[in-house]
Amino acid sequence: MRNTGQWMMIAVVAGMMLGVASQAADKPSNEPVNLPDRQVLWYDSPAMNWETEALPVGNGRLGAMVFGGVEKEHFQFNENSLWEGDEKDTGNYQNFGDVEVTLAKGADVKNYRREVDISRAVHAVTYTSGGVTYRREAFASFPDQVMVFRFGADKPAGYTGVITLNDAHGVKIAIEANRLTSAGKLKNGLQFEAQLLVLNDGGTLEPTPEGLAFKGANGLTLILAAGTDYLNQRGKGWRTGDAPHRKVTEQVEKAAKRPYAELLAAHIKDYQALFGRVRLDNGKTDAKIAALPTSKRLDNYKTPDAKDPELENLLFQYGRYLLIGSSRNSLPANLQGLWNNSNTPPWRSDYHSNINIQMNYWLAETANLPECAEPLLTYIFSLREVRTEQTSAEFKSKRGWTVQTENNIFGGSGWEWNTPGSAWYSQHLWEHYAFGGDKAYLKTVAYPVLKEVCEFWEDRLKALPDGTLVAPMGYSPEQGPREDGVSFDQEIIWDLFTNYIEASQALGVDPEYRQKVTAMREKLLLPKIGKWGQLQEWMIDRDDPNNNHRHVSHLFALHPGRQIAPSKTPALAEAAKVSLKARGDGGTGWSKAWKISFWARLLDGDHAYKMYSELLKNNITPNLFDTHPPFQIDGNFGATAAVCEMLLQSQAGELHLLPALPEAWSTGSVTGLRGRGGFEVDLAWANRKVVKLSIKSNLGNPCRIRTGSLLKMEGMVSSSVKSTEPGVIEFATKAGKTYPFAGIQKKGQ
Ligand code: FUC
Repeated sequence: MRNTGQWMMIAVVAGMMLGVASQAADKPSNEPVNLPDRQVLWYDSPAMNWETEALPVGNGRLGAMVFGGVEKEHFQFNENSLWEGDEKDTGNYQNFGDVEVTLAKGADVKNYRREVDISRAVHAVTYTSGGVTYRREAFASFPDQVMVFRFGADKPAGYTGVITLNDAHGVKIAIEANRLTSAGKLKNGLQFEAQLLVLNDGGTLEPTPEGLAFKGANGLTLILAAGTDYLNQRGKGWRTGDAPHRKVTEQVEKAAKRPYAELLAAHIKDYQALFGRVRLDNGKTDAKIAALPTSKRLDNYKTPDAKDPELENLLFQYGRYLLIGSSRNSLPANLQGLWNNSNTPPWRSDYHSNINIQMNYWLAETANLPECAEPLLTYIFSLREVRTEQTSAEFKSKRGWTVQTENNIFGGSGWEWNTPGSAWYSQHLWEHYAFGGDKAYLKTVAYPVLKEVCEFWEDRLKALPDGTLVAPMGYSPEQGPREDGVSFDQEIIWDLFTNYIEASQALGVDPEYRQKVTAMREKLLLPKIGKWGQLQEWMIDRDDPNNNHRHVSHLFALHPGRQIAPSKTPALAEAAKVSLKARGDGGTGWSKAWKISFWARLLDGDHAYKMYSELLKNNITPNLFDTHPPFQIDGNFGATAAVCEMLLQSQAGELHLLPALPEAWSTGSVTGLRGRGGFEVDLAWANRKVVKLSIKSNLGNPCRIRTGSLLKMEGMVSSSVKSTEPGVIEFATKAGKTYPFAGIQKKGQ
């Protein structure tokens, strides 16, 4: 996690802090990797299709899609700041290029396997040919800020072929000694550069007009670095002022000086420190099914009555793998994370503010990857100036800012104005504090934004004749019409005001403004129940019970908001259920993912599970990417977040254990889920009852636990534990201490 000084630095300059580079090659690593808990996606043939079959690796800034062909390996790569556009033109996120390695035809190729091991973040291809076992590895290192592609074998391999680098913008490739370089400028002036350094074990390597030709090599290590001169500071014109050449050169050269095994070990250690925090056991898969390639398991999963809890688990953890791979110390994950092979990708592969970018981050706090939320928080901070100007030009506003629906990395925004967009962003700023408790961050980063967005609404809210406050001319995403008092707006503003009030209390600042915001919140138009018992999407009761559109924006108050909950507002929760049922279980990937979280918040684990399983059956491609269609990563992230909501909720001032545990996962365990207030929860259950519980308190806050509607845990191990109502226990905690509990069964159970 960042320390206080770092957050202050962000607050001052909103600067991007990229990891330090370091770097090479020696022996191929052929040892079979047999870690406990190894989770892999694997296939028995090479990928033919980028979108549905190739497999992603990423370090949060750089990423590649790997195809694994025997005679031609193909790595399509990206760097997440390669964007066309500017403050006015939304532009498009761009493809960077391709590395291809053409190999001499292998004789008698057998035992082909291609996998990505998400417990280590390493892609591997293995096969035998002519009595030699070949093994390739590919990974994107965060500590070294390079991607590494290794071609090895268990015997002298005689690798012979050619390596080429292609640039997606047609730049001519410079070939010199053992290095291929592409360097150029986009239309918006953004400078970019990629360097591929090749190290051969034995044999020869020489530059040719096409690329680097190698002959008789026992192994090859390819090190790829790529970057641009983007800087997330408007004051500096969004540019570092330095061509990326120096940094990229330093990154490949440093990495090239280190043995391959060391680069790999540093990468795995770094990755596992994040990935290893959460482990889920939701049941075992029949060994015969578990032995199938992932694509065949997916086919099998689609057959009636098929069961594959480990595949469900893989999808859950894959969301965590993808977030670590596309959101670290850099820009946030976009509609495709950072993996993109087109210069005109669907929806620009942008930051969509009406659900998609938010959904990308629902898992960050709960699934114990708060570092991965930081790119989003830094990004929001970096946009303020441009957004303030453009918002003022549109709405004649004097304070605060907001966004349109489509957004780029330069503060540029297009399509429909999404007026509550900045208030929704503010929820993420608040949640990072609610989970992590970092006051310096709250003060320097989150609070100023929360406050200015409150000011925007203070100036903009309109009083009806009876004094009720409504947001003027709102738009429930993709529903229309534009009018006053749209529920989506009202609910998000309620959330903003609530978060602001709590933030100012936590910091002990601005009591007068807090009072003002409290008074405004009291006058806000609240969610209403309409004529068919539904939660109204608009102030006017005109919802169509036959509308099954994928956007269900008026249920924001249920999730990710906290205004509606079955325990707190049962009638509204019931109305939300009526609306949700009317919208139906269909929809695109992200829409289903959101609905799973709605059902979890409605405490219906079986319905949540039904939808999780339908998402896996119908909206997941063989490489486990979520498809809208086309590929859109929000559904992956949203699905992972939804599983967290099924196992632990904490939005109501208490840790609610197993709030929506489905019958299908009636016995299992999970470690490392995070709850608001600074808690980490390990939990084991049997027959849907908690049998073991351990709570780590990071901040020393009092802890209140609700053992859920599906179980009652009675009796407690410590005399300091009070039970204030059946199924609820409370106890004081000390920062850094872990509190273990055992479930106690009633006699006769
Ligand atoms: C929203 C959705 C679309 C798509 C786009 C990226 O506008 O309605 O379905 O997900 O974002």
